[in-house]
Amino acid sequence: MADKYQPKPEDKFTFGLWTVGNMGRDPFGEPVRERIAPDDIVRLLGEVGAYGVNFHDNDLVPINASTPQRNKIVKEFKAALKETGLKVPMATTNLFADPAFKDGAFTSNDPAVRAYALQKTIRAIELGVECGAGIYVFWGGREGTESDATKNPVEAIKWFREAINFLCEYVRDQKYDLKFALEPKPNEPRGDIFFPTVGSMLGFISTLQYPDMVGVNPEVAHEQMSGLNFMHAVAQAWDAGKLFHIDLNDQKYSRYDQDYRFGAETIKPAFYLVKFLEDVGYSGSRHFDAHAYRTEDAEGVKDFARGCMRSYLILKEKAAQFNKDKEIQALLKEITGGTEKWKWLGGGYSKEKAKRLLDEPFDREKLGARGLKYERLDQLTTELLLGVR
Ligand code: GCO
Ligand code: MN
Ligand code: MN
Repeated sequence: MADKYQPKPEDKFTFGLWTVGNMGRDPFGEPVRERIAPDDIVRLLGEVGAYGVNFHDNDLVPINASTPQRNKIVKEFKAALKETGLKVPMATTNLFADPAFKDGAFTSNDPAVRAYALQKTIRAIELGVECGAGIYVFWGGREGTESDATKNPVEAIKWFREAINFLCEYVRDQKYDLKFALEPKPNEPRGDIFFPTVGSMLGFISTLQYPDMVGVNPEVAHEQMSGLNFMHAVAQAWDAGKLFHIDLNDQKYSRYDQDYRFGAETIKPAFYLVKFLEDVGYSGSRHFDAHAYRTEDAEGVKDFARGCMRSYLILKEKAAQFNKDKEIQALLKEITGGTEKWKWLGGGYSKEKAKRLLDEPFDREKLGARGLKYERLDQLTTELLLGVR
């Protein structure tokens, strides 16, 4: 029997080379898994049913590779893409691993480092475009401080803006069909990272020279590290027309970036997120930026990757069930009732409306006394998720 949770290309599930290729190194321990060559990662992803593979420049081409080495690696990678049919929807730059970036890349206090970061990004954009990427992600892992004695945040924001503006101009100049997606994170690896949340990134984007080219890449774990509601952040990005990409994973709230399998920990928020993405018709990649537990071997990595996609598809099915559930829908209708009566107030201000509004009698006590039945609605949702509806 066909598995109804088998991923299909139209699900747009993608993984980074660095996710399934994660060797399980952490600050306290050495790698627990063998390195897998990029072309073999592509095959692994093909086997588990992913649509695409994304990469940082140095996941694919080591930072010290010679040009012939680079060309050989890229050739083998492209051959694996062809063999498996996998796409490269997104690419990005590693601006955090090399010691040169210990004080940041675009916001390093050292202008030579800032210039090098720009050069490295241009080269990485070339590589991404060569492999077919349409989205280019910027995650500023080192763009921050430990001590605020060391850096002026207003200067840092200006430097970051200058870099993004420069790169937008470069892409326009080359006539590439490429959009940028900025990925916020509150901290880790820096003590504090600039633009810590989706909201702050959205604010920054409106100050850019080509704001239409730039959106966000929100990550579940990053908002949850700050104790925030991820779905609300995604909704704001969507409302602004800025949801260019999304990083799905999971974690226990308010901790370091645990990068758990999607749906591993916070099932209910994951459900509302999937429901949101499906209801609004988000058509971009569903990118899993996570990795297998350090306890896993190569087989466990496949379990991890399959688990991410399977949980997404199960939650998608639950979202459809929620939308069809008569009792739930009746409650929702009741909650949002009265729309007709107040329709006249919508659609903007007018003198007449203001006058009519000021003349309107309100029964404040009645408004406050009404029970909203949210307990019932939430319990029905819980039961639906627990599989007893
Ligand atoms: C992290 C980030 C990264 C980025 C990646 C792509 O916390 O390490 O989420 O995984 O998403 O560098 O830009
Ligand atoms: Mn992350
Ligand atoms: Mn990420």
